[in-house]
Amino acid sequence: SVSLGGTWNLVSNDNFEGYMVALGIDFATRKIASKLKPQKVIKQEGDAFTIQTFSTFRNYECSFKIGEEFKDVTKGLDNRTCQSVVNWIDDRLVCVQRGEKKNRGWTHWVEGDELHLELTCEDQVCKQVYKRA
Ligand code: RET
Repeated sequence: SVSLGGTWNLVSNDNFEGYMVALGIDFATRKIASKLKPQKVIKQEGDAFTIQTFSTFRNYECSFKIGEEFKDVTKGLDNRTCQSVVNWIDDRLVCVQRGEKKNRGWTHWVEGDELHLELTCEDQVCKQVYKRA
């Protein structure tokens, strides 16, 4: 399978607004965030991942090991704490974020030369596509 590792630039961002509303992110932050073109840097060493999201407004970082539950503080997003776990399901990196919000999580996968990311919260799904920098 293809590596998720590397640097990726956002090229499309479907229903980010709905996802942010579901997370309870305030209007002013949503207006700024919706105009961003974040860059993702994904580092993998065996089962250990670090995923960094960089933007001109705010950055976000998450580190985890496959199959190991971790305390996921969504600092700079909605600032909630989730009990999260990431697993490979086929060639997709799937995270379940257990916490205050129902049906929360994300899935990363590579399709051709694109990185796909689906973000879910409650009944909202945001679909992002990235291309290698
Ligand atoms: C930004 C800007 C501030 C407001 C929001 C943001 C959203 C970031 C997201 C990051 C997802 C990261 C994942 C990492 C996996 O390890 C761009 C920081 C709402 C949704 C899935």
